[in-house]
Amino acid sequence: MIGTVSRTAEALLGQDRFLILTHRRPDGDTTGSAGALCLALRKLGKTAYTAPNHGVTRRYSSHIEPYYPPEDFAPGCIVAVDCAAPDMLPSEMAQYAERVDVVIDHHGSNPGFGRVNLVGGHYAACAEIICEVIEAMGVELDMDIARGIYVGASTDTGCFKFSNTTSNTHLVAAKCLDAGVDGGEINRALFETKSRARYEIERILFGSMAFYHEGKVAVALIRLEDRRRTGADWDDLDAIAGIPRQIEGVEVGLTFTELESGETKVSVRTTKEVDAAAICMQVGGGGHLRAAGATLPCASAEAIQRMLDATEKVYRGEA
Ligand SMILES: [Mn+2]
Repeated sequence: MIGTVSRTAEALLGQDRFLILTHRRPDGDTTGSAGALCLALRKLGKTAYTAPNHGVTRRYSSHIEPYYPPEDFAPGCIVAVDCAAPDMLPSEMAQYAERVDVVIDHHGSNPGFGRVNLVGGHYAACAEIICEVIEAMGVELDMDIARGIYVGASTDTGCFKFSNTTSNTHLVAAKCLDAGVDGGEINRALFETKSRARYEIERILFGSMAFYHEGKVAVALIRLEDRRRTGADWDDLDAIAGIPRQIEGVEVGLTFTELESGETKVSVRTTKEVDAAAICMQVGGGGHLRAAGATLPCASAEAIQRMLDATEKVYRGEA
C-alpha cells in the first residue's frame, strides 16, 4: 500500500469544496466509489460534487449524475478515484490532470499522480479502499453510501467470482449488507437482467461463432449492421467478450466488433492456459494475462485472419 488510510482521511478532513474525478469509460467501481465518497463528505457537512463524466452509461449514472456541480463551482480539493494514471481521465477532466490533490486507487501500476496518494494494488476494487477511508473519517455507512461501495466491489469482481476476490472484498460486502443494501437485487440488475437489444446481440453473437484449433479457439463477430439493426449501444455490449470463453474446451475467445471508422476492435479472453496479452501485443494492442484487446486498422475479415495467426503463434510458442 502506498500511503496510509489514516493520513488520507486526515487530508480529506482538512479540506472542503471537493470535486471527485472518475476514469474514462466509467465502470461500477469508479462511479460507485465516487458517489459513496461524495455522500460521506457531505455527511460531514462539506461541499462535494462528482465531476460530469460524458461517457457514463445508464447502468451507472445514478452514482454520479445527481451530484454534478453547478457551472460556477471552483473546486478546493480534487480527488481521483479508481484512475490508474492521469491519461485515464476523460477529456472533459483533462484540465484537472496536473492538479489532483488526492488519488485513491487499486491499480498497482498507479504512479501516484496526486499530492496525497493511497494506492493498494492488492484490493479487488477501489471501493474497498473507499470504505476504509470513509470509516477512518468517522462516517457511518448508511444505505446510500453502502450502495456505491457494494456496486464497486461487486462489478470489479464479476459478482464476487473472479480470482481477484479476497476475504476483505467479502468483509466490505458484509458491511454494506448490514447497512441495508439489497445485494440480491443489485446483482440481479447488474448481472442477470439484460436489455432487449443485448439479448438480440447475444443471439447474433452465438449464431456467428466459429471454432478453430480443435475447438480451443472461438471467434465471434458483431457487425456494424447488427448494432444498427438491434439498436445496441456500448452499454449493451458490456462484458460481451466473456461469452465465447464460457464454452467448454474454449481456451481463447476472440470477439470482433466492427467500428464506424472501418476499423475492427477485438477483445480477447482466455483461460489459464493462454496469455491474452501476448496475442494482442502482436497487433499493437495489450492488456492483462486473461483479458486483452486491440483495434485493427482493417475490415473484420482481415482482422479475424490476423488474430487467428497471432493466436496460432502463441500456441506454437513463437510469441
Ligand atoms: Mn476498479
